[in-house]
Amino acid sequence: NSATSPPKDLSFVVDSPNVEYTDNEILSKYTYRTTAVTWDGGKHVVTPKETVYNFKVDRRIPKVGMMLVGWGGNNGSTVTAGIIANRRGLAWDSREGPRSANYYGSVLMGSTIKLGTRAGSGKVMNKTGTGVSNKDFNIPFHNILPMVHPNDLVIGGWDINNMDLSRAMDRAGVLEPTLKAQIRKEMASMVPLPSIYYPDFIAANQEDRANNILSGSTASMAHVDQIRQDIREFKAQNGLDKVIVQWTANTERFSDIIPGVHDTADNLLKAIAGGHPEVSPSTVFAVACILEGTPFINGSPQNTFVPGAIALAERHDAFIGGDDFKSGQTKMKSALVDFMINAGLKLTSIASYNHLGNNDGKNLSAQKQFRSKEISKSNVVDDMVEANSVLYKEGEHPNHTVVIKYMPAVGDSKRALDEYYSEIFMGGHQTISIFNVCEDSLLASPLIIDLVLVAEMMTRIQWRLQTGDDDYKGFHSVLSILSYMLKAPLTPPGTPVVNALAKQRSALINIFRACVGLEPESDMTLEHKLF
Ligand code: NAI
Ligand code: DG6
Repeated sequence: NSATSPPKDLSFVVDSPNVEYTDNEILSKYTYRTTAVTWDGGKHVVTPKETVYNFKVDRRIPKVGMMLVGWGGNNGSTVTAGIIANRRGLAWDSREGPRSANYYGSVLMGSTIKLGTRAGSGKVMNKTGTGVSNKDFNIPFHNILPMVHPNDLVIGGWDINNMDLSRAMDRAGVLEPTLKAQIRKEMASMVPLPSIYYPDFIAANQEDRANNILSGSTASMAHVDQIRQDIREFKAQNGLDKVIVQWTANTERFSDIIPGVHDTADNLLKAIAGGHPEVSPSTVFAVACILEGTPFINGSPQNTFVPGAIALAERHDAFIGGDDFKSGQTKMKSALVDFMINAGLKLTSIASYNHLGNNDGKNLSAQKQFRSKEISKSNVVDDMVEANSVLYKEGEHPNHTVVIKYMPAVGDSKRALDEYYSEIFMGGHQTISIFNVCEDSLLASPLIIDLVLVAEMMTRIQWRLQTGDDDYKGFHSVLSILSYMLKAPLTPPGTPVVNALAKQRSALINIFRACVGLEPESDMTLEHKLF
């Protein structure tokens, strides 16, 4: 146990009979406490329930590759440059003074979590100056489990455009020249692999980028096989233990879901083999990754994970996650609306305007691609509204509109304007307006990192019920634990979507805590109230 074999790779040990450390694993017993509500015909009956799980975490940190689809885009080039700069500990001059590499915006690398209260030391005086109370002890989020460090990720990927990453970062126009000069040589050596391009799925205005493509303009098994081979070669060339693939390519239009094509795993495979024109490039990438046992995350809003793709992932126990990075406006929305509705304020409308001038904005200026984004940006308040039957009648919903305009002059510096209009006490109104400006790719890049790190961690966590003889197994193929980073979280079929940002963060923290046998983070702080 922890007393006899202190782990050297961990920042703390848990001293509990429920936790055991072996050379390669952390084994924990965790009691999951929930509350069941039933209707007995006359009243609701509420029953506390307990389920005891065993978790097993592989402590060995693997060498991981991150392959990005759309590597040469603004996000792809920015996240690559950011990781190189961090790895090399770079500093550079900006017109506002010196700057140095950091991972701000990554929940894993930039935020802390409360591990517990510091017993016996770190005491602080309470307000009256008479008593004493124990201080919270916080650790970097990244240290809760033995996770991969982003500096160690090996980066590669595909793009339909052949620009090397040095020229791609110039095209993106996001980073300071003084930083780019220091990483130019390394970035120039990185060239995206040719990708698949089915023109009908992205805006026609993207056609001039498509100079690095595999032959064939509809889905095929040859494309699936080529992507699988690319992953294998990347793995072998870099001596990697595993690869995580992420779609950060252009937003596609939604696929029409056709019975016999997209509905089952076998039909989807047949449709790809038969070259069906309604199978999107992102779905072909997802299928290739699933067959290869490589986790695949969709950072764009389109319906990549058609029912057949989800079924295929379940069949192969492969991890998938999506959809659409949640960076600025929507992250704010999923925190603010949670606050308003939980404060008892009746939110009646949200008007969200965006304008941006990068290639993403250009692609989204086409109606079908905009529609994909409109859907993922619009559904983010549903669970919070539905949960409050005091404010909203069944079926009642705030008005919600989303507008996106392409404005080349502002480049990657996206402007997002939101107005929240609520009904307050005694028929009054409250209007909150938000104006959010920043480089979109500098917000999205840390999310790309978090998604890779969490998805990788999930490949090393297994569980079983304490009772029974079942073997350890992985979490469900659909990694809803990634929801914090995503606008329209994909959840296992038939399970609810949680959009509220605080709940998404709690789920992430508390699942990781359970893996080391710790109770969920509690804000009761009875130790500061009962003395
Ligand atoms: P971008 O347009 O700069 O980059 C996309 C890249 O994908 C381009 O280099 C393009 O050539 C490439 N591409 C298109 N189709 C491809 C295919 N089939 N295979 C391989 N490469 C392909 O866009 P950006 O700004 O990097 O955004 C990427 C995606 O992430 C977009 O869908 C965007 O909506 C989404 N997103 C971006 C956020 C942000 O804050 N930047 C936040 C949320 C989502
Ligand atoms: C226009 O809004 C462009 C989009 O790609 C967004 O910038 C992106 O999806 C981020 O959206 P949000 O709502 O998370 O800031």
